[in-house]
Amino acid sequence: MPLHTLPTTPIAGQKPGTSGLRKKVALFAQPAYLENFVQAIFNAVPSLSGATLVLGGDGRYLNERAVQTILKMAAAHGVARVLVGRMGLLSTPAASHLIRLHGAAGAIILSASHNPGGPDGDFGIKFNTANGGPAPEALTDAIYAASQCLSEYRISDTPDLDLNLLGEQRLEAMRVTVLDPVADYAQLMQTLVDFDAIRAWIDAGHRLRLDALHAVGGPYAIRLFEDLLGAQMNSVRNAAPQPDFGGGHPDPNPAHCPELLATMSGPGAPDFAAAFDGDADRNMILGRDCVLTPSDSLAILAANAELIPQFKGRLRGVARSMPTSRAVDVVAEALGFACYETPTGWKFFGNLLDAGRIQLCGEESYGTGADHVREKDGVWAALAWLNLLAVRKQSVAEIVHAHWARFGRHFYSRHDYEGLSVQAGEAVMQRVRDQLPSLAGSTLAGLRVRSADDFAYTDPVDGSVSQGQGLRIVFDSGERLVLRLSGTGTEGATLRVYLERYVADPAQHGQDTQQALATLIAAAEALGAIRTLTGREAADVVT
Ligand code: VG1
Ligand code: CO
Repeated sequence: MPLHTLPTTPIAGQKPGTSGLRKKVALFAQPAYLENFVQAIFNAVPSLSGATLVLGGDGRYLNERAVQTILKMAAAHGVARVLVGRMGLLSTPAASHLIRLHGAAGAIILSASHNPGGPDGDFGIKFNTANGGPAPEALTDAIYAASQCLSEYRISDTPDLDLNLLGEQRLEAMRVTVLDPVADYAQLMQTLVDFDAIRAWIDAGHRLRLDALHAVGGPYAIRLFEDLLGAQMNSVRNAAPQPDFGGGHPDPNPAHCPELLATMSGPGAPDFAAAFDGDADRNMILGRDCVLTPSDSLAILAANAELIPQFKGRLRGVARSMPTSRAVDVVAEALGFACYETPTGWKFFGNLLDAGRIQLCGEESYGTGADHVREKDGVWAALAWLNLLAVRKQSVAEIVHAHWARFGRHFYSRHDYEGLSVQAGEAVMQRVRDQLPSLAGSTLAGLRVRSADDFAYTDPVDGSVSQGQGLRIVFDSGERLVLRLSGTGTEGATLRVYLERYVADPAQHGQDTQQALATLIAAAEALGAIRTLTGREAADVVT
């Protein structure tokens, strides 16, 4: 049998972060870098042998080569069947759905998500388990441990498969099924939201704009919004996935999508817009002259869940990541469903979703999702919003303003300091951490601190504990400040400063966000000495 066992040695640093292993392409392209990590997955998950594996990625540079390598390694590990997206493409939510639909043992997903791609960009790989969700910490720790004690990897030396050819092929004894990456996902979407209502709304002359940012969301958006819902041709822009995402950041936020923001301003603008990230699990929602924060989007979906068929009569709980604004908490309190606060990263929602404790969840980082898959889902979020617009017969701005008038507004912003030295990032965190025990009762920039801690989470389903998940400072007057270091960056350290202020009075809801947060921004500076310790005058990315 042309199966090879090749000697290798451990490579330092193959530790998955917030969402898989993300590194520079230059590192991933080095001999055995990918093979070692994939071997570590097979070592840590022996149940893959004899089982079905889902495989695909966001189409970035190295995607197809990595898919061919992983197929040959899967064959060498006795995987019975691989379901792979045509040309090696699968969005993250579509991969999650395929695991669940086919009872697969897991998926290997190739993506660095919102990070730039191309030969000078980033590559990433993550493992999802049989429930469809990202591997929990215990498993990513086991994969990392396995990567650090490898002596060989196993791979077949058969020729590459033709990934353009839909249908069944063989690789050694293994079945390989090349699938249309969109078909099953599009089927699922039609069982969740009210397609008839959305079609009628579009037929009535409403216009959409979807921006796939040259990433994997393009084919999904074309099928759903143009083919199935009847949006005008060309409603989906930048729809062809490109290995370097057209040179941009495939990151749907106001800082990285200036053209979309311009398109959505003024009386002639479309009625609704959304953008998706590299692997199409993130979403940004916009209306005419209206950019939503993801935290508000989550809260508004929760408040209107009864209008979406998927949730009708069955929303029992919601969850948000800790830095996400508490807008959804207010809704949960008022409407009487449970609300959970988890650490950053979708893997922490999995148990709550599996246990049926929550049906809807989200993160401030443009991630929204529900219990139809175990990943955040960008295209689904846009469909859910269209469902609301079609049923409520109101504009995005009207729905948002009505929500604030009823529940109050949480002004919210995230300030990112990117590419800091690891030392500088740690210095800010350490300075704040050192002050935590003495902060309660003290005053920062005129704001009185109510409580301060380093967020630790005990999973209510399996009791697992995750420490050190971000520093949070809550103030008496309704503000909250959170600091943490990114776990997805590939260069130095990225400091994230999350700022939130609750204002009940509708007369004050029209303020500019950065102005509304000015005092809190000053408090963050007083606390973290960010300017002095990082040498930066201001954040690199403000969203
Ligand atoms: C960021 C976001 C986090 C998200 C993660 C993966 O992580 O803050 O909310 O779950 O990216 O999203 P970090 O550790 O850099 O803050 V994706 O769409 O990049 O997989
Ligand atoms: Co993503």
